[in-house]
Amino acid sequence: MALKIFHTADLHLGLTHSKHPSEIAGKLAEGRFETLASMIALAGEKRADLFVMGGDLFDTTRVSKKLVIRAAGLFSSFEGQVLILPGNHDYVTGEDDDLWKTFKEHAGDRVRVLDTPEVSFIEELSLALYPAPCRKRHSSEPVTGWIASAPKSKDARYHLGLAHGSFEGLSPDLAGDHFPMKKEPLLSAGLDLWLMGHIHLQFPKTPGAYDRIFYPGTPEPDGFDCRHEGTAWFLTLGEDKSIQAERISTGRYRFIREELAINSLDELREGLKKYSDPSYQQVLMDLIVTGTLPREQFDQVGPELARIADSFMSLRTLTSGLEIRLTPDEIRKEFPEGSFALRLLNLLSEKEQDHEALQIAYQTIRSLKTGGAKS
Ligand SMILES: [Mn+2]
Repeated sequence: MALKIFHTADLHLGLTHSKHPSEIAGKLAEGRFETLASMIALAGEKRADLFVMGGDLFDTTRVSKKLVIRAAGLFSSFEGQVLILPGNHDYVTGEDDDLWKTFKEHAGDRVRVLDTPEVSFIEELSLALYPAPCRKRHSSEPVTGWIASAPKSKDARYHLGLAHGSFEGLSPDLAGDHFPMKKEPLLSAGLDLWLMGHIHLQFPKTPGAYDRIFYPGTPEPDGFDCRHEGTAWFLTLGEDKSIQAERISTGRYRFIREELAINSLDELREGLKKYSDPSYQQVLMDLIVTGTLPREQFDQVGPELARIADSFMSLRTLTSGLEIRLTPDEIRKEFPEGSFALRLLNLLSEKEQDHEALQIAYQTIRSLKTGGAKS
């Protein structure tokens, strides 16, 4: 019987999103719970044997008890086994570990917190587990060292490693203090599959049947430096130890940054049309508008953008790259007859192809004027 695994990590429940206004921050925090609930439901629909959280279920070791109990309760609807690995954000703190003690008390019998680096078994799945839980926030030593020399029980058909940390060549870990791991030692440990966490991007990009190391990516993006969708893996480990990997798209919210280059109000309206799609209600959007417009159209850009604000969960517009298109009339109004500025700008405006040069010259002259006024 093949082993079916729903694999996620890095949900960071309890992340506060404090850079956002409180109403938005509240929705984003709630979205993480909604994403967990929908992943558990999907894992159930797909009849997964295992639901695996590869670390950082929680954002810190100090999240509220209420939040921990709520999270633990969500797993009760899953009929398979749940494996939770403590990551470097929700690491095991030791004897007085409130976080995982509370979690275990409120999670059902089918939920295992893999908080000890030792082999354990799930007999009904013929499965041996080799976990590498984090015991602190930072470390230059991965916790996987013991696994290579651990005896591999002949009684289990499947051997799974679970670890949390950076991976050589995949993620920037400049200080090397995020439990840095390398491909070769993991592969030579003799396991069938490594279920990882920590890196918020999915890996491998195009999985082959004999890839052994999987990062699911974060299931719920957390900001504008994480502008991809949420992801997870649904992995089928065959009796022949081949792996079939299905990409799962997850996540309640998205952070998207788009640039709209326009030269008329019509182009702006055309470009904004697609945002009427209801899916943008779950999007926090950075919209960058650039280009040049005649003055009377330029003044309409603000109202046009204000009109689409409700299409998004939140909209930030950046229009500093948008300029008024200069005409000989505009130039005459602004600069005195016979001045150097007027002569230069007129010269440039006569040539259609020098429009960009004209805009640059105009901006430069204006900035010099402003600079002069200040001094
Ligand atoms: Mn992490």
